[in-house]
Amino acid sequence: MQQGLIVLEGIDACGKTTQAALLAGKIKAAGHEVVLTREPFLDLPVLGSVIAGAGIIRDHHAHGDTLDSLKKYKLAPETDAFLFAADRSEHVSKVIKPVLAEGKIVVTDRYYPSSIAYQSTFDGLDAEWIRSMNRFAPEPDLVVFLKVSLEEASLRRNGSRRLERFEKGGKEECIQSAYEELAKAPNWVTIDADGSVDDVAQRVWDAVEAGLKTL
Ligand code: ATM
Repeated sequence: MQQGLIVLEGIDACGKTTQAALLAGKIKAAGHEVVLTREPFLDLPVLGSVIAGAGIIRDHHAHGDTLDSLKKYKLAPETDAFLFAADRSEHVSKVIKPVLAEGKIVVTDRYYPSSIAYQSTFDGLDAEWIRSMNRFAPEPDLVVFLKVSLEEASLRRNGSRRLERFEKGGKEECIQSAYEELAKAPNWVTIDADGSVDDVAQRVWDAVEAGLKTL
């Protein structure tokens, strides 16, 4: 690990928010200074009407496209990708770069791989185009892909292992496949995210701990 940028990625209900917090706690307990952060980053319409979309996008992706607020915007797929990238540029300049420059570790719950996995799948955008528009974002030292089975994700979301129509052979599976493809890169590690919170946390820690020693 050279700079200390650690990213957690995965489909909805893979447990990344919980695991990111647990990982940050373990990193701190191991004696490092760490900042836990997330994307989408902005909650406020800081950049005016354009970035106002970041909050809308968060709702849009979390709850589907039933929101009246979203319908009125009818965002083009490229706009989605630009908004996430604009949100990220704020994240990079306000948090990621300054924190790394202070020699601290950054743990972020989602980062530019989310744009590749989601916007190429949801919106059919070219993955290479998304990657190149995100070149401003420093490359992570380590991306932890929490690979949860679709059945387990469904159980966590709906209280049942029965897959909803949209999950079976649908977008969710495509997003998972996009992550599997990305996870072939040398700075990625795939973690089995089925099982108890503590078991998964231990797997994540095992993957991260050795790298921390080289900082
Ligand atoms: P969380 O589930 O981590 O809160 O993220 C909100 C949504 O934003 C998530 N949707 N789901 N499920 C993924 C989506 N998202 C993108 O589509 N592209 C991005 O670049 C980012 C950072 C998030």
